[in-house]
Amino acid sequence: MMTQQLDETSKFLSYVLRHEPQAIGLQLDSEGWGEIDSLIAGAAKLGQALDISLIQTVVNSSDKKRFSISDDGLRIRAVQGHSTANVRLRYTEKTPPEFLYHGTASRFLNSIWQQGLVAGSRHYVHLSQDMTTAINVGKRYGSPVLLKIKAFHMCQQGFKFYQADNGVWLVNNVPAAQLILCPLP
Ligand code: HQG
Repeated sequence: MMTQQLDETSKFLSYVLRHEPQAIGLQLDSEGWGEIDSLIAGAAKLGQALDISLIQTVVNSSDKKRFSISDDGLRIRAVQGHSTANVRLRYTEKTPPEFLYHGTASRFLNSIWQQGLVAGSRHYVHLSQDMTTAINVGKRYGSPVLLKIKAFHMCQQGFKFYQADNGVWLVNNVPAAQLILCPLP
């Protein structure tokens, strides 16, 4: 299958499963699950041809393991990154490693030093355990910068950390005092 078709389908799934399920009349429960049959039917109305084998290929080939399919094979969800209001995944709290990383664009830095990291339209600030992933995330918005977060220290101060099934770390916000600007490797 063409990589481009997989990429486009992955973006479409991210769009409807994280942000705009109503765009195709899809109902998501509070854990983010939606019926695959109604996803396929709704997508068809928008002219987006999906079938179960294409969906499975995208789910299995996703570099960041963005989606999961229920054990009975009937439902699908995004494992993190949501902004849609009626979805609130119940992640389990977890103690983070000493440091986590966040990649962002240099043009956001002034505001970040003032407000710390805030979730924006998503439900959480997204952090990663490795620098390379963080830098790639930062590149999406411009010239990348790498921030190191004193995660374990924050946890000791009472901040709650969660880890999604795909390894992405989540936290409500990060105060500027917990951020260290790192040189790019
Ligand atoms: C920035 C991708 C100004 C923040 C990735 C980021 C991730 C501030 C942007 C996932 C700010 C929000 C999420 C402040 C934060 N002032 N800007 N105070 N605080 N920002 O896309 O973390 O490929 O919502 O630095 O891998 O970039 O989609 O979040 O640049 O896990 O699966 O505001 O998306 O995953 O942008 O990315 P986003 P993100 P996927």
